[in-house]
Amino acid sequence: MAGMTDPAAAPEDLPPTLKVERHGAVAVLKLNRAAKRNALDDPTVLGIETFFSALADDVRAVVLAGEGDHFSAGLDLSELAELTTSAGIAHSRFWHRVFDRIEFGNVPVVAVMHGAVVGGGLELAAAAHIRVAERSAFYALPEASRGIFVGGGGSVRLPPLIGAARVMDMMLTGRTLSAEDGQAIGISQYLVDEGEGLAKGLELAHRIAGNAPFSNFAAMHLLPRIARSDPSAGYVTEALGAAIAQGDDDAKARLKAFLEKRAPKVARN
Ligand code: 1HE
Repeated sequence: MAGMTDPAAAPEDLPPTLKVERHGAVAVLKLNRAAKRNALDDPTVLGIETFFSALADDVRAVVLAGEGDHFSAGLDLSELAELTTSAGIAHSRFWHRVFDRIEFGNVPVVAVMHGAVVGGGLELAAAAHIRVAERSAFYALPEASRGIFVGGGGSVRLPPLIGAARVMDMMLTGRTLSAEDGQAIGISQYLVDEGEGLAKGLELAHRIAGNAPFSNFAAMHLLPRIARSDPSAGYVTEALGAAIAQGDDDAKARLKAFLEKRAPKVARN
């Protein structure tokens, strides 16, 4: 939750393969390794952890995007070639820790995807809370053709998003899905024209940043756990979340503003 964070990471704490911009209450984290199609090497993944572990208190939402023509070509394959089995387990668990930091961090994350969103790149995007796709985006899980398996949480996060049968198909056949396919099956929640992803991501992130921090916290931390729990535990957890939210001064002020006709109505599309 905002207000409970560690001191912000200074730019010098991050590797050159990451770039940070501030847009008011929104921080934009860009993968900045276009020459290698934003392949995720260890320093980059470690930098992602540093960034999400040390967000400034006044950052209320994050946009995650990629420089160049691709969001991310996934795991840096040159790093994997020499790993032993036990080092491979540690490497995968390292990715799990970092991507968990995104999914269950302090603020919601909007991923803006374009070009290749493959392997670990898709796993990274799956850890975000909202995904915006540009029309150039394409999705694949080429691990099997490289003789490996997903290791960045894809087998956990992708089935609830698009269904285990589709993930199985992507894993076994290595098929590529288009941006339109991805929108139809739920990889992305928004599909926009080329070059418009960042603007859309920022618009959404600013809207998210305007919510009560506890409401965002509850959506991020309660919803996925309730969705995975048995309904009776889910209802009780939801009731506790609802009560905590409404007890907050922020909620009271927002409700009063609506009742006094000072707050916007829900807009028709
Ligand atoms: C890389 C990587 C990479 C590119 N690791 N270096 N991911 C993959 O299997 C995808 C592999 N990449 C590709 O299929 C293609 O590069 C793309 C379709 C993404 C882009 O094609 P293109 O023609 O624009 O670029 P390119 O010429 O293939 O690559 C440009 C450079 O980036 C080149 O290096 P260069 O020194 O010869 O210029 C490539 O070697 C390099 N490059 N992708 C390392 N992935 C935790 S488990 C997760 C498991 C996975 O993620 S497996 C999926 C891995």
